[in-house]
Amino acid sequence: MSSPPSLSVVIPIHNEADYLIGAVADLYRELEHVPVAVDIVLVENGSTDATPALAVELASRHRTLDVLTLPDPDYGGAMREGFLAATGEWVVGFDIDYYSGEFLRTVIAIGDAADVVLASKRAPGSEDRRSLFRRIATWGFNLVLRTVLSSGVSDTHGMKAVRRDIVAAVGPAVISREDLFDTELVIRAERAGARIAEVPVVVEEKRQARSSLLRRVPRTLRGVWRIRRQLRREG
Ligand SMILES: Nc1nc2c(ncn2[C@@H]2O[C@H](COP(=O)(O)OP(=O)(O)O)[C@@H](O)[C@H]2O)c(=O)[nH]1
Ligand SMILES: [Mg+2]
Repeated sequence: MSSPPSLSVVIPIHNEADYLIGAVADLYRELEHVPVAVDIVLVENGSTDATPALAVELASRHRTLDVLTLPDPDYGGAMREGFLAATGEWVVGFDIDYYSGEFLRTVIAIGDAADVVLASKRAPGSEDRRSLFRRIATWGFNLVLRTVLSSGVSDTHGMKAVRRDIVAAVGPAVISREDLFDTELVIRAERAGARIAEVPVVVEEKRQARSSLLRRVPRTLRGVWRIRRQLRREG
């Protein structure tokens, strides 16, 4: 029997000084119940608080945790750096306030049956306990994915796992940064014929959302059109 796959968990972090240490300790507690080797890559950029120093301290404390630091604040840019640097057989994207050991166990259980595993807030059986406003935004984004990008995927904005060979094949071509790196990665994987499994999830915000939806929606729509234009150009 082949050995179980290793997982790399990529977590972008920005101005998380109040939250980082507790969240990483909590994540390590969850990892005790995940029966494979897991390493963590924190990708920090543009923080103006003590986050970079705290991240370096965490790396000195945990053999399985690495830190990458980039100059300018950019969620997608950080995800890109982390995903392309990850060495696990599966590369997993978490937020510092949205992660789950159960999701990792699900990825392991799916094993060879998929190349991409998405925790979808819109999958049958999911329970989205966020505010009505956020749920409507997710519904709208789902519509945009289907109509503008002709995707069959229902949610690209949550926890996800992508096989490293798929990341290596499609990741370098991704043009999106900010909110859309992982969306474009998933869409490119889908178009390349990757097998995508969507799993239900219970979403409860561990803390109040910090990003402004009003600012994010127009930025996201512009980004989606940019992806569509680019993919058409590539044929
Ligand atoms: N590296 C990096 N991480 C970011 C940036 N903005 C947000 N993050 C991280 O992205 C994740 C989600 O951010 P959060 O503020 O919780 O977003 P919200 O839940 O949509 O309000 C967290 O792990 C943040 O630390 C950024 O500019 N750079
Ligand atoms: Mg959050």
